[in-house]
Amino acid sequence: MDGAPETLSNEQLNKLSDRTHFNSDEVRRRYDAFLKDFSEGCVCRREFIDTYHKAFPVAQPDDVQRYANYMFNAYDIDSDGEISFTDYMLTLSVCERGTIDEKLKWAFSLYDINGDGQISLSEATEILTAIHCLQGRGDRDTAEKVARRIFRALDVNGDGLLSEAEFVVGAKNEPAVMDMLQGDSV
Ligand SMILES: [Ca+2]
Ligand SMILES: [Ca+2]
Ligand SMILES: [Ca+2]
Repeated sequence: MDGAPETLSNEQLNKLSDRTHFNSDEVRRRYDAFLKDFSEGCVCRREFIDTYHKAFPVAQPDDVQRYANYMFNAYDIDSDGEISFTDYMLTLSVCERGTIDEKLKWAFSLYDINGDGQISLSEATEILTAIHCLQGRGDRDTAEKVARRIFRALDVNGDGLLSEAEFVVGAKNEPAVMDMLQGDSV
């Protein structure tokens, strides 16, 4: 962390608006808001998890922590242990304005906990458990059943792993799977 610059250079603004669905005015406004919340210009894991504790005051703290940890990893696109403004804008761009493909690729990175480019059954079970627990319903056994259903639908080559292509193509074609991935169908 080099300390946050007070303003973004035009070059940084243009680069971010090129890489996101936001124009440079929007990027500038988001940057001001980001600095107001995170004066250091980046978000560390503890701060990020705290925002989830505030957002889910009635959920079990352990459940919130587990879910927030995985979300942090997905936001931290370059995996350097902090969420820079660039990480934040790239994620926001996908979540707020992304195409279905972009959203699914982002979801894939959430589910691919170890970042090896494949989702294993235990990774899917783990993320689904975190989602279900945060929602206050379901447990690990239920999550594993849901994960197995998802794998039956999406693991086209039957190798017991989901590649990004299997995940994106399969989820797009199966609305029920999309619901399951978001924890809407327990
Ligand atoms: Ca980062
Ligand atoms: Ca993996
Ligand atoms: Ca596969």
